[in-house]
Amino acid sequence: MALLSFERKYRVRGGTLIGGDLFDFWVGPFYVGFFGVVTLIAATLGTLLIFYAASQGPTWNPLLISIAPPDLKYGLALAPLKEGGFWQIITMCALTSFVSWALREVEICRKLGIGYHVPVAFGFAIFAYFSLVVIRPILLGAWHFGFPYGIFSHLDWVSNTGYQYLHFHYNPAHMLAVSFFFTTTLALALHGSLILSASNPPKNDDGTPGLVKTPEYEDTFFRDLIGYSIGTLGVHRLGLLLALNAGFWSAICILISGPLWTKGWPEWWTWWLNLPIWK
Ligand code: 07D
Ligand code: 07D
Ligand code: U10
Repeated sequence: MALLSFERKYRVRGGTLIGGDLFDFWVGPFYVGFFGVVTLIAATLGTLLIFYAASQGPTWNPLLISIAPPDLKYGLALAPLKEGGFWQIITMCALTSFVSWALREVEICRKLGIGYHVPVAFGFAIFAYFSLVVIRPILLGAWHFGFPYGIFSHLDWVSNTGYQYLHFHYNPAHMLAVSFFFTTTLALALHGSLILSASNPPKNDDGTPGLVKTPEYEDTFFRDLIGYSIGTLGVHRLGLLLALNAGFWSAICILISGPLWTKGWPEWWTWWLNLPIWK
């Protein structure tokens, strides 16, 4: 079915989670829906607040603008706007818009009758952000521990937080997360290149059947190379699994830094040196 006739068939009412027919329509290519409206309001408000808070700060240099979380003394209370209150409201706007975006994805999945894999996957990214700005600050007892909203300032936060634990690379969950990120790019490069090698039409493609190869060729390439092919569906399951683990172990690595382990991460490894087998 051509895309346009498919859209005519599919663009009908129904499948919404909330609001019934209200907002159950499209604007140009975009599905709107209740959660589209919520996303739009929250994202617009958050962005305007970033601009307003920036106007109260010392610079308009986009790299240097920074909206900082409250001072330690405010603990888990609300802070005055210019002393972290902006950060708190912007955080609420960000979370509202991310979650609404995920729920809008759910509504689109329901309309199409497809699985919820995409919103579930986005949920892992939201979880990582939620860990950084809500769960860890609550566990440590102050909103102060969230990261500041600025391009360079959030990099400073990562570096400073890392060095508070002496050598963040020794954090075992950080190791897992980094390895999953690396494996994800390896898997994407292998998959992208394999698909192109089999199905990218060559320059001299005159429509001769057989120039574009079938999945058997893809399977056979990896059987010849490493003795095993995970298969055409399997590689997508693997890709999702790798990417979700990257985000998941990232969230874990920062959640355990402070709430669970307060010393330098290299010291954590003394359990290994203390194993009785070395004695
Ligand atoms: C390519 C999809 C498109 C998204 C883009 C990002 C904004 C921010 C806001 C002016 C892959 C749009 C950016 C809306 C504008 C203001 C105030 C996704 C793609 C193009 N970071 N980070 C970046 C965010 C954290 C870290 C770049 C967001 C943690 C390091 C961009 C978040 C830690 C480096 C950015 C977030 C951390 C970056 C490119 C939220 C650990 C870099 C991002 C909401 C995760 C790199 C100058 C990218 C860079 C970079 C955005 C959180 C570390 C500005 C929105 C606190 C070490 N981060 N980041 O391509 O060049 O993502 O920084 O959690 O080196 Mg960051
Ligand atoms: C949080 C982003 C969520 C985004 C959302 C969507 C918009 C809309 C709109 C484009 C999680 C936002 C959308 C705004 C945009 C439009 C239209 C993703 C998030 C919801 N580290 N480290 C990580 C590496 C070091 C440190 C994670 C490598 C040093 C700290 C990852 C190296 C020290 C923290 C990672 C390295 C250090 C991390 C980040 C190498 C510093 C964290 C990925 C090679 C001295 C952070 C949850 C991530 C973390 C984190 C990789 C080095 C410190 C595994 C490869 C040794 C303090 N590091 N790191 O989390 O786990 O993505 O955060 O040296 O907090 Mg590290
Ligand atoms: C994949 C794939 C596959 C494909 C694919 C893809 C994965 C199988 C088949 C997809 C991959 C790509 C296309 C590759 C490139 C992608 C990336 C590198 C990822 C990063 C992406 C980006 C950087 C692009 C980001 C762009 C975005 C998010 C779009 C921005 C859009 C908006 C801001 C609008 C969002 C829409 C909303 C919120 C709802 C609808 C709203 C409107 C249309 C606006 C109008 C609203 C109304 C009329 C509602 C009324 C509103 C009200 C009342 C509120 C107003 C309030 C105010 C205060 C203003 O595997 O192969 O191929 O393609």
